[in-house]
Amino acid sequence: MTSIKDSLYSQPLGQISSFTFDDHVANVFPDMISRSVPGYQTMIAAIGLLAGRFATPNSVCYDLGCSLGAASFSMQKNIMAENCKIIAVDNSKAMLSRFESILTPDKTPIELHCADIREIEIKNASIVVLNFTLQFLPVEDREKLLAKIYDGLLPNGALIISEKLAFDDLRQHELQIDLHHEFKKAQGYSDLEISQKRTALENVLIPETFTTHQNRLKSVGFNSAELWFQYFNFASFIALK
Ligand code: GEK
Repeated sequence: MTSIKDSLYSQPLGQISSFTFDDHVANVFPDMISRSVPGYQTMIAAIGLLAGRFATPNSVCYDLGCSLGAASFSMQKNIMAENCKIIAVDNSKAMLSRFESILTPDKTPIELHCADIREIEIKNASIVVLNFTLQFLPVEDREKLLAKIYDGLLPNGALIISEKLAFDDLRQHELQIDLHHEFKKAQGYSDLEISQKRTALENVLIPETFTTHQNRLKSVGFNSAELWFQYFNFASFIALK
């Protein structure tokens, strides 16, 4: 996908409004996410491999909080099982209209739904992907969504969750945030851009510790939940039904 450079926070903003997934963000999203999330492309590629392994014939693969569809396209490329479909859901019209414009017919079709992931039905799922989406839900809504995903997964199905992490130990927490900011600087973001974006994301993106995620996944029924990738405070884990 062609990508416009993200410079949304490059000029001093008098008042910094809370971050939303509007047209401005959707326009620069591929550049924004790949320069902000360490390991993003690696995770997208691996989601494809995981879908290749977990997608079973006649099942549904879900991409929840799909944005412009990077995870959906990676799954589509790798799914060999017959008669699968991908259901991609996002509540940002700006994201979905751009995603729709780049869809092409394929053996494994992608169906787009503009909806809140808390409201949709999940059924007959072999794999569900939450790639940096759960962190945007109010903390109190997360367990209910995960329980719904667990119920909608077929036996032996998998949930892939990628999240920005928090750490219990304050020194570790601050170190990881600092390392992330160094990563962003190395990607060409200025101190001003980093600090204004951080303010915009406050109370919008709420990270939790890996242990919190793991305990909650087990409490809704998953057999196991383990990390398969981590780069500073960004991680991805696989939960198995
Ligand atoms: C990727 N997965 O490129 N219902 C539906 N969508 C939501 C909700 C909700 N309640 N809350 C947030 N979103 C993508 C990247 S971005 C991550 C995911 C990021 C959507 C929101 O509109 C946005 O498109 C996406 O979740 C989060 O692999 O920007 O850090």
